Amino acid sequence: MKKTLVAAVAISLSTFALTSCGSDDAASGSDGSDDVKITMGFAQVGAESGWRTANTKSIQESAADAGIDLKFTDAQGKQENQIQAIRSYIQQKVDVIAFSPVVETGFDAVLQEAKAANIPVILTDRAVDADPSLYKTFLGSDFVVEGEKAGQWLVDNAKDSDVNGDGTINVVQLEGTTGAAPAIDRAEGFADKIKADDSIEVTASQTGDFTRDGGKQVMESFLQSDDSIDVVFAHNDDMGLGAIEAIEAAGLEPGKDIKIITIDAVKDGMTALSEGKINYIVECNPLLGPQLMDLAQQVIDGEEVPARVLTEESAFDQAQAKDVLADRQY
Ligand code: GYE
Repeated sequence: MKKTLVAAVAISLSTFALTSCGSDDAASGSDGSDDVKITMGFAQVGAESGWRTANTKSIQESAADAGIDLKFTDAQGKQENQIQAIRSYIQQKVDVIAFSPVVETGFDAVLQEAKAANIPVILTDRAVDADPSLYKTFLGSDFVVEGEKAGQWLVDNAKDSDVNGDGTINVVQLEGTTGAAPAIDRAEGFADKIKADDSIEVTASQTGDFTRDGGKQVMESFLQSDDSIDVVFAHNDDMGLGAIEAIEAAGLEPGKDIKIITIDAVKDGMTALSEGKINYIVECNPLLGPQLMDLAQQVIDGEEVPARVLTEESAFDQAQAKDVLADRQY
C-alpha cells in the first residue's frame, strides 16, 4: 500500500516537473503512465487564402500525430479576435500558445500577460514587432528574401517584361494585409531588387488583403485607370489568381499581355503558372506543423530553442511548375 502511494507521488511530481513552465492542470496519460499530454492553444489568422488552408491542415494533422491536444481558433482576419483567443488560452492555462499574428504591432500587452502567467509563446509564420523576450521563438519564412526573389526575377527578365514596348516596365503591386509582416517585408525585398533597373517602376500599389476577391477588385480598378500596365506583382497566389480574372474580363491575356509574379506556390497558383497565366512564383512553405510541434515539445521540456527557425523555400518558372505540379503537397 505504502509503495503504491510513493509511486503515485513520484508520478505526480514528474507531471509537475514536465509542465512547470506551463499549466499545472495537465493530466497523466490515460494508460496511467506519466506521459503528459501537452495542450496547445493556436490562434490562426483566418482562412483568407489557399496558403492558410494548407497551413491550418498541417497544424491540425501534426498536433494529432504528436499527441498534442490542440485548441484552435480562427480570428477571421481580425486582430481583436486573435487577442481574445490568446487571452482565453491564458485563462485555460494551456501549456503553450502559438499564433500567426494578423499584423505586426499591438500584441505587447497580451504577450506580457502570457509571460506573467508563465505560458511560453511560439510565433508561427508571421513576426511581431515586440520585445523578443516576450516569445520563445519565431518559426516561419524570410519574407524579405521572398520579395527579393520576385524582384530579381523581374530584373533578370526585364526585356521580355516591357510588354508595351515603351521603354518603361510599369508594375502594379497587389499588397497583402496592411500591417502584416509578409506584406511589409515582401514589398521591401521587391523594391530593393528592382532598384537595379531604372526602367522598372511601381506605378500603383494597393492592398487586396491576401484574398482572391480583393486581388480581383483592386486589379479591376488598376486596369480602368491605366492601360500601360506591364507587370503585376501580387504578394500571394490568391490575389494573383483574382488579378487573372480581372485581366481576362478586360479582354487581355494574363502571362502575355500582362506578366504576373506571385508568392506562395499553392496548387491553384502552380496550375496557373504551368498554364502560362502566371510567369513566376516564389515559394512560401505553409507546412509548418511538424516543426511547430517539435518546438513546442522542446520548449515545454525546458530545452533551449533557437530564437529564429527558418523554413526552406524555392521558386518556380513555367517549365519548372510543369515538372513539379503532380508532386506538390499543397
Ligand atoms: O503568403 C498568404 C497568407 O503569412 C505567409 O498569408 C503568410 C501569408 C501567405 O494569406 O497567402
